[in-house]
Amino acid sequence: PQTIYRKDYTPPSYWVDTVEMGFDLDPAITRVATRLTMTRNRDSRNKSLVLCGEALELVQLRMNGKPLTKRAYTLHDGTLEIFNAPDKVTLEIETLTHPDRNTSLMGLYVSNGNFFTQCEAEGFRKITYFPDRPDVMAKYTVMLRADKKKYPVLLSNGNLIEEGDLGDGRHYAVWEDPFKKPSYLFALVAGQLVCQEEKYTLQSGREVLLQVWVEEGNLDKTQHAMDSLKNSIRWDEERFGLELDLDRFMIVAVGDFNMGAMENKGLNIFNTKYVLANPRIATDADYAGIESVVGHEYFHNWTGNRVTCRDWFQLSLKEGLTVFRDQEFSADMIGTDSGRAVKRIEDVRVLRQAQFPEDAGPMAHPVRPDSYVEINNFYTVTIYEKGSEVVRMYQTLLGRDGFRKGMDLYFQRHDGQAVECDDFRAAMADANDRDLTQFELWYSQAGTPRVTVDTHYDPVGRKYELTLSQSCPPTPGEDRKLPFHIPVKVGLLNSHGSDMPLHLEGHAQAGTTMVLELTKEKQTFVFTDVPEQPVPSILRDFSAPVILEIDYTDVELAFLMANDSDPFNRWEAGQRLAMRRMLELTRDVQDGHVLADDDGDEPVLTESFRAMLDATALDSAFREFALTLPSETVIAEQMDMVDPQAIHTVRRFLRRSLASALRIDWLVAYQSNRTPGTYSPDAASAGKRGLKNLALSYMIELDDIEAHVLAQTQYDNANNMTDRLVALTALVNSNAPGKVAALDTFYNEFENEALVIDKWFMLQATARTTDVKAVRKLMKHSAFTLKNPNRARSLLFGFCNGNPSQFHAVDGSGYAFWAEQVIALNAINPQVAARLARSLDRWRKYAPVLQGKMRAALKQVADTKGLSKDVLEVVTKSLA
Ligand code: B3K
Ligand code: ZN
Repeated sequence: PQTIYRKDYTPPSYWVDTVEMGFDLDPAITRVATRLTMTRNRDSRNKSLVLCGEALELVQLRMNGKPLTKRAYTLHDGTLEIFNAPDKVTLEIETLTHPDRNTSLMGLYVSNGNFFTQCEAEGFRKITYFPDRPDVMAKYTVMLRADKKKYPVLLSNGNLIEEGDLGDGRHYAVWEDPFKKPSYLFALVAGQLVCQEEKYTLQSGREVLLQVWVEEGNLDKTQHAMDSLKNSIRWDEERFGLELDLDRFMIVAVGDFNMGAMENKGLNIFNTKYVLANPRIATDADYAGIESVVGHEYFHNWTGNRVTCRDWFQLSLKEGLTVFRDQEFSADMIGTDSGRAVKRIEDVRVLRQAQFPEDAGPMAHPVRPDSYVEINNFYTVTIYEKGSEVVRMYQTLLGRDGFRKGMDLYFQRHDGQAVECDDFRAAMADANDRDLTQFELWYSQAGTPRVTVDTHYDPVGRKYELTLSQSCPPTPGEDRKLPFHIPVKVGLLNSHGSDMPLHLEGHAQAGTTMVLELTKEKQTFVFTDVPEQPVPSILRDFSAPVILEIDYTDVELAFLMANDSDPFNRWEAGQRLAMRRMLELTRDVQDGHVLADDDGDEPVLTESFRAMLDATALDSAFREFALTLPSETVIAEQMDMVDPQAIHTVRRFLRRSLASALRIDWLVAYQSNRTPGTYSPDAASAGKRGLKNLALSYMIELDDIEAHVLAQTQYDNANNMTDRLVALTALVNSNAPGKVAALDTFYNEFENEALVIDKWFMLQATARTTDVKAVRKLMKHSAFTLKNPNRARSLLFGFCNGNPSQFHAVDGSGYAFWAEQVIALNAINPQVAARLARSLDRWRKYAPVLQGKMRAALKQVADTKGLSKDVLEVVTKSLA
């Protein structure tokens, strides 16, 4: 397949001014009539008019009122090219599509009898012929026609301007979107849906209509999404001065969806997972996820829709920025400083768990990629989460007010345009009169930089030297890297654990935390008036997406964990301490050592954990995070040669040691963090549940009667899904007598709640004892289907990504299974298949025996006939 390069960008030969569409919706054959008015782009004389189309049957094509003869155009490889078109063109196109056969869930498709669309990135071309690229922005008017009984609700972007009956049992609705938009933001929904609606008054006094549409029977699960939407609207007004520009804003939930949600103008379409919630079916994490995704899609209305991307290489322009905005929104919704810190830790955990491995693997790419084969493969943690870190660094460098000035200038300059990442950087630089030239390297170079710290204290001169060096490993296609512009937030602790006032040589005093700007390969920063040897706290608040290498002693780490005023680094110190211990033990296990009880005698770690557990003045949520060991995936990234079974054994062993050494403390934490009374998903209550449930998960490691009873009792008495699910997980991962019965009662109770059945599959997919055989058996369950992305993700991704020690079984059975499922999914839904294909990204990091089997599985997939370019790109790059 063809590789598309950023350097080849050329503007379109024609602009589209208006789009009128008429849909005759029918699941088997939907007829789409499109009228486009187009104007030649003055920069492209003599070029032909180019439209994209995929899986379409072309019925009619007319230009300026006359049918186009077969000689006036060519149609191949998804491209319709019209020669010698005049400067002003009205094109009329009639096409047919087959929504009920569309299992890719791109373009127009059917889910549970209703119609939905997904057009980003290149799905609009599956609906009609069109210059389907984000720099072509047009005004849309859409008429939907369908059977009134089967499809009583007809929705599209913008405002409803007309509706009525057609006489033959059919009806119609006409929607007009007052704003110009790229085709990827087009949407329609038709079917049997009901909505919760509210009128909402904006700060300006203007009243808007908000709606959350769901299938009948789900109206008891929409309140949280509605509340989140109202909070998002208010937050964007307050924090960025951005107002909702439409009179009507709709969210629609759909059960079959490739990703989380989609920001179509005025008509956001959401995976049910990010809409439906009530205490019976949703966990605290689900509630938080809904708030952040509702926020994310809403915030796209300005960052993405009003100002969009020139081309798909600029994807992070809207995604990185919008993730940053949703992260800040969620943090502000918690409201407390410690809550903000916990949110920050959570976000960094995601970055380390998923983005760092991506950046070190065969699919590594810059935040602004230079090439792609299939753009859908580039909706990655790098574009989203690293992109958000890049945006966050502007705020760290320029301050909150400086960042706001940059945002204001960005909208002032680019409202209504399709622009590049460089335009955003220029707005930030110009609004603050700063030179951000070097900062561009964050967009153009892939890979996670490493920052190494060296220190020197001179007691006589009372000077403290901090030397920071940076380097970045090679990534595919980029052997050598130039130094990045890295904001490094630092503080210095005195021996009492308090922050010292900072005097950086040549600078005015700057409080107790300051941002150092590392721009060279190596730089020394000298602090004066330093009365004693400090303990440095570097990269506070995780001020840059880098790997920080610093030699602390265990005692220093324990000291930071107990004292650092920066909650992020306080957490980080505990993670380093635990990581160090786990890596030591893993080496022991690999050397053939059998872990015995006294290997768990680790006074510094145990006592730090005890202190944290007993530090009841700290937020429960913070303590939960501080007491959670780094995940198996994160440990694996620290090893030169990954041994999944050894990692699993060691992590479990350490958890058991901590469970037994701190048994009483866990029990006290468990008892004192109960949340009796009516369930509320607010951050404080969720934090308490989190710590209580972490305590349960430690105690169940002991697998004794007391722990079994605790888990079973919690399972039986829970009044919310969070407690229910954690208790069930504990039972399933123990030898508790009630575990099989609990799995059954859970299934029976929630049989009709698809999102809960997803959890039921997921928890079994990730259970310790679940091997390939068990997964195959689960696939035969009547509730399993590969066609529904949520279900496929629960079981297959749950196993392949969330159960490393079983997936990497030494006999290679996990890989054979993986290959089978990638191939099966490829035929149904290439996007989902390509995601699963990423599970073997890091194959070169494993022992030679495993490597060989992984390579064989990758080759098996690569050699399969009829592979989508989505999957082909992933496996080809993996094998390269
Ligand atoms: N913009 C969409 C993602 C579309 C993915 C297409 N494969 C959701 C979001 O980021 O908000
Ligand atoms: Zn987004």
